[in-house]
Amino acid sequence: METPIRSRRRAALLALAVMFAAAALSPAADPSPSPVQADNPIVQTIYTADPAPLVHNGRVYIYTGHDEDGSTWFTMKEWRVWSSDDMVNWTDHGSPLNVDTFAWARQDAWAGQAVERNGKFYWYVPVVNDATGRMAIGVAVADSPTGPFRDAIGRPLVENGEIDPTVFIDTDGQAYLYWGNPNLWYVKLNADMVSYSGSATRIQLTTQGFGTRPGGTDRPTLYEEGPWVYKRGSLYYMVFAAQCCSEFIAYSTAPGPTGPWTYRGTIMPTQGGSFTNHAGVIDFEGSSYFFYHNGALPGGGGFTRSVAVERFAYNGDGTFPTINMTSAGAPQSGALDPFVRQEAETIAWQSGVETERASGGGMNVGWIENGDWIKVKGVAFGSGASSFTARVASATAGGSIELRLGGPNGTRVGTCSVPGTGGWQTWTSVTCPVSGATGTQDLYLRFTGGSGYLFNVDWWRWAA
Ligand code: FUB
Repeated sequence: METPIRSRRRAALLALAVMFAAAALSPAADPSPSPVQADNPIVQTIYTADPAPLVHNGRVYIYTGHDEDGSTWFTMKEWRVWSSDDMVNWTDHGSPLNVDTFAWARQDAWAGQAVERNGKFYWYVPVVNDATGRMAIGVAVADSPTGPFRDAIGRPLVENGEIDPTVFIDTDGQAYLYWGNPNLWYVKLNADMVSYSGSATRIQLTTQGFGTRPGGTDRPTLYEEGPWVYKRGSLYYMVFAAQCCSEFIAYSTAPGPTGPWTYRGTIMPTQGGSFTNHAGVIDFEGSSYFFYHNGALPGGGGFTRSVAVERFAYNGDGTFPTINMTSAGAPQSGALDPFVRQEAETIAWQSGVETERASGGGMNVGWIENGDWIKVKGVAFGSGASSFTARVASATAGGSIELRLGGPNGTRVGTCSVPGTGGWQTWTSVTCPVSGATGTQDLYLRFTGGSGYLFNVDWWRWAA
């Protein structure tokens, strides 16, 4: 059964869907991009959407949705997690939460947010309740930011057919859950984060609070969906997707978590080839970052989106600058240490590879073919390295890992041969000598060999 919100969105998006379907249906459904020197979108192995960043213990975790290849609707079955400590090299943690995690849910792994409280991680997501056919908000819990997540209560936390939960814990410890499209709601969460007090309150969508929608009659304000609430100093911010469709990102501010809200204008104008956008804002290591999605990858569009990030600075009065989408992305914060184990699925940019669950836990890089490569940005070799070790597996004849600097065809500082190991998850370590890798450089792992899939890589490490 089609829920009111799905029906409303379907009608509103029909014309745009036709326009964007051409891109979404193009044969280039594999998101692997051609070799370019860019760092946005930050994930190129799959299509990702609806970023929700979380800072924890010196890392940024991003909780996203996953647009299926070739989608012509918001066909989303699972959520994904990625993390970074430098904002450019992102580690793939796979999918620790999907629709089936909620036994009562049917479909639509749409936009959510995870927060940490007292050492537990709570992930609030919208999903269709099988019993009612309506969108409901579920909550999953885990002991680690990368899961595994389990359904915290075995039923919807709240249900009124609306979507896009965001959670904010105020400095006094009171937590709030906000969500909604076409309305905007909040409830006060209890300290357990999986129950609430009172009933859902509808925030009055006034034009003073949320701007004036041009030509808007049934929806007079700009508020559309995707709220993101946080506090900076004594000011409360509500960032949201405005004006369907195409959406742009706007914001309002208030002196308290429940308002009264004052509309402050546009943050990110409509751009980027996706008719939705969805924002998340954090501070990390002294800078501010704005996450969003667009249709920038090959085959990308309104239903095949990709998460990207920009660094920004608030204006002196606390207002946002205009933030435009770029292919360069945020600058690197720090450098990557090659002398400790690095997961192969820690990637700034790549060409041709994919990831999967590794037998020993975590993820590995796979589907490697001749000429594919991975870029790891800003690798601090210092005064030099003597050898490179990688954990590899191959059900075929293997191949080679060429270690290059500055580009996929840049200076080669070593080559490691990878043998057949008898299976794609039959792991062995290979080590090869290297020379000429000094200072801080972009490292390219370039994979070569015969035809077909060559080998998998789980992790790598350099030795001084
Ligand atoms: O990804 C599905 C829906 O599209 C999200 O819930 C909305 O915020 C929009 O991005």
